[in-house]
Amino acid sequence: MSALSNGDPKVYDILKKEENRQAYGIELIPSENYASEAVMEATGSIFTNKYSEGYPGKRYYGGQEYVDMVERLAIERAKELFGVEHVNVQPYSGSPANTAVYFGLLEYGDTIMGLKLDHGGHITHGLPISFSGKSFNCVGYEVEKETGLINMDAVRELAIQHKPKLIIAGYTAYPRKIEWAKFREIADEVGAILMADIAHIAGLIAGGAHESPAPYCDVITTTTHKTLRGPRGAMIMCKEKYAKQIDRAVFPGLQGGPHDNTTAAKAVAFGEALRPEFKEYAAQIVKNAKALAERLIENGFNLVSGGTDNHLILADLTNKGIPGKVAQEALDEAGITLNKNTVPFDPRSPFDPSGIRMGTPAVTTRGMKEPEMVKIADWITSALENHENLDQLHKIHDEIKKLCKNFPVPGIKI
Ligand code: DSN
Repeated sequence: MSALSNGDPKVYDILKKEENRQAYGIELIPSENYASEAVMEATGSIFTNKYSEGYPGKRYYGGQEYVDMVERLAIERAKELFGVEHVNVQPYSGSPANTAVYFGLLEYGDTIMGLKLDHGGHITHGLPISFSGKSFNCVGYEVEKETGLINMDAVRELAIQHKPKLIIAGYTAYPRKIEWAKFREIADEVGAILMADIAHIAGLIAGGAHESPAPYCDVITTTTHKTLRGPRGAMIMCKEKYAKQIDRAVFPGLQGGPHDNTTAAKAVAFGEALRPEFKEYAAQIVKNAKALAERLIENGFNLVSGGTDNHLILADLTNKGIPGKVAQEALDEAGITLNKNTVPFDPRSPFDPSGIRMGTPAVTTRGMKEPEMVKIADWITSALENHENLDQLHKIHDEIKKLCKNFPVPGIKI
């Protein structure tokens, strides 16, 4: 990176510090991952110089022959990967993708139904202060208090009561499998469009570790940078009958020029996800999450729903007597990054909630397996028991640094 180190030493210096943090820390934020060097090269490529409003073959600028080629390649690979009829790879990120679906398929004031944010949903699934909550009549379903699970009979009753135009399945803090077929039945019964937001689990679906929503859903949104391990960005997949509405909602409805460098990187990431080794990676994410969850339970942690089927774990720390914010900060000192998170029916605020959320995509990309998950669970346990003892937290970080040396992060030389 001589151009950056010479041209802007200040930014270079900050970047080096972040590189060090990533290389010598355990990354457990379930929505984060490490993109491959090929993905990063495409992201940082000269495609960043181009403007290309419109779609392949129908653009408003000249010089599109190669941008068209790379966007078509990304679309074709995404279709093969997810088995869908139509793909739009232009959304800048997950929230704009969800917004485009609503903008394309709904009228303001229509009723939509998604899982409540504090039960594991997403801001764009109807949080009252978000665009979704302000623009639509949002009905939130919940998980069950006793089990932490989504009760499909309760979802059905709510749908019959409110007759939503759109039902959203797919979450940011729900550790269990999603019953796509049951959601389809409910959507059919009330005449709703069924949308899957698979941002968190797209890599598990692409790698065959989780069932695909494609046969059941009318429209599917996903980010491309979480378990799918591509660049920061998103895409929308849908049945052919919604293709025009979706494309017009993305451009010119909501966005101008797509980020062609990101489109190129999406194509690279989809190519990687089509390879056999991606299946092993997806399966290992789930095995690692189960191993981490099991050891945390042995260590006295109270996990929402009692465990996990996917890449993420939600722990309620009430029995440990430590609020989520304190836990997150102590673990930062120990070199373990995760996030404080509300748990269902949380009496505390989102800024200082009762829980922590963690996941295994990033550590799996580094090549860590079940034995390392046991170590990580023990370090988390020890760090929380010693959360006021900085010396002890830094000792844990020293042990973590030793482990990290054996598991390099793509693109970082240590
Ligand atoms: N920010 C993402 C997450 O961390 O789950 C959701 O959009």
